[in-house]
Amino acid sequence: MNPLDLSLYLVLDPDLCGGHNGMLDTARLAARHGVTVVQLRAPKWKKRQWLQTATALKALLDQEGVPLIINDQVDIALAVDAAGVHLGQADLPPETARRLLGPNKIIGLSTSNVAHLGGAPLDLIDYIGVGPVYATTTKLDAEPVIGLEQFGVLMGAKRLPAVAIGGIKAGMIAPLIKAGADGVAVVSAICGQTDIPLVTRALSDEIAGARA
Ligand code: TZP
Repeated sequence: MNPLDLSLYLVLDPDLCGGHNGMLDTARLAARHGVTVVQLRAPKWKKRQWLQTATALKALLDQEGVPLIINDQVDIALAVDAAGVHLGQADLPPETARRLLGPNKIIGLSTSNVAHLGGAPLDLIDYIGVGPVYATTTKLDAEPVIGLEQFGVLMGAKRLPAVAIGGIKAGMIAPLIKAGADGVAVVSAICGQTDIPLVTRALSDEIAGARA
């Protein structure tokens, strides 16, 4: 399993990013201006669309030196030789994904509470996503908002690298890093923004500032 720099984790959403072309443009600009990992997340897509966009994203991100993570679709991750997958609690269990992916791919797992954290197999996954920390309209079926205080509790209990997710915008990052997050994952703070380089750099600078 490879180490992953979770610092600024962009989750691409086709609705917010403008479909295939919008996601490629967003990924390119964001990768050039501070994003350290990109996830493709498209719950409504069919396999052919997944394969087409994931293939193009992988080629583009390889050029930028940024790893691609595929949300949920283990077969697509294998087909395009992505860095790994991100699994939700209702997706394939980590045990099954690890068996299919082998030892060298990254596996991330969404967690939202102490029970999820306790159920995360430390020997099989590489990182956890924790949230939604704040209210979000990007994922309508998200778990209940946990808030900063509960996020801090989960950071105290975690045994794996963790990325905060959910409603995170510029100006909200320092407390998350100080609570123990290894990085922040964002969708709408980058996807659909008019000046992707500017917003990406601002988020990246904020993370560096919080760590200093
Ligand atoms: N998982 C938990 S919240 C969320 C996901 C995919 C959406 C986060 O989107 P945004 O726009 O950064 O609030």
